[in-house]
Amino acid sequence: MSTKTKSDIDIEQYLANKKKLIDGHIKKLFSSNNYIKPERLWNAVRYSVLNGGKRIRGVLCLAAFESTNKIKSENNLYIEDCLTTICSIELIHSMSLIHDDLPSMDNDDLRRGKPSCHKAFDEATAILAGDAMLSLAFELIIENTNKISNIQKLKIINILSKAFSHGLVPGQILDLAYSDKKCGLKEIEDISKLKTAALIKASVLCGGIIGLDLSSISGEDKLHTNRRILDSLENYGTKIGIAFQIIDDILDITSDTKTLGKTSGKDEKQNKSTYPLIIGIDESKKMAEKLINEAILELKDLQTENKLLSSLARFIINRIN
Ligand code: GRG
Repeated sequence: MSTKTKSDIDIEQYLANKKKLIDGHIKKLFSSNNYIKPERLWNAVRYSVLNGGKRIRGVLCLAAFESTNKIKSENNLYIEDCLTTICSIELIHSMSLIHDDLPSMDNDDLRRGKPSCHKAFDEATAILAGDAMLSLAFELIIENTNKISNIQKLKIINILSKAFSHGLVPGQILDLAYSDKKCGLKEIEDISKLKTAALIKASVLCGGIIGLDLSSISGEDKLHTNRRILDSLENYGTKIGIAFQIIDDILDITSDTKTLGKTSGKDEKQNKSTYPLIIGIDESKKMAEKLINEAILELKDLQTENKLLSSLARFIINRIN
């Protein structure tokens, strides 16, 4: 018998439904005539962005939108406002995975259970596919014809571009600099915050930017209220982002290549410093749980629905891949 009460959220079902919606949207986008020639380029893009993936960043964006927006609908129409931004977030994420797998970076032949992009195609195609995906992400936001205002678009572009100029890229360069070298917890946390948490935080913030601007909060408190909600979302995003990386590091040790869809046990082989390799699996789990609890506390003043974001935070530490 199910132990769920009526008000509990079945987060796995929510994730599965939203993943289907996001996958469908991306598939539709890439079925357009704009993405046919040169075939090799767009095939590599399609291969990389439509090859599975949990869509956790896209779902977080959607959940932050739903949690900050008062307009609810029985059908999925209202989600259209978010889907282009989500598609851009997933393009950025997928391109970062393509570049991360390159021989000059993490050098991994397997991604999402299939050969990495540079293995399925070649290195030059993988680099160029990543480049196209990154610029396409911004093109899509700018050309979005839904209810998103120009101010919202600028804010979203600002958040996402900062996520990689001041997040993923510096995070990756530090990660590479520390490979094969022992480093301490402080350095590991700095790298996780940049390399992983920056895009997770940005995804949550983008959902908030869209949701708040379309919601019915009005009056002179609006700016102040919105700022406070965005600050809470930002802190929530950073904390769950670091926890996500800790769990990623634990799964690298405890799971297998088939379940993960990427080569397991690589961190130890590459002599990398990760949370579990420095402080052990149990201490790392405790650290992730503490971060998730702190992230959920950040939501308490939101004055909006936060069950969804709390459940997603909990999912992050319970995930198996
Ligand atoms: C973005 C311009 C730009 C450059 C990229 C290569 C690079 C610079 C950054 C690497 C960032 C990176 C790969 C971080 C790891 C984050 C991480 C834990 C990814 C795995 O995410 P999941 O589990 O993957 O959500 P799926 O496959 O489910 O989408």
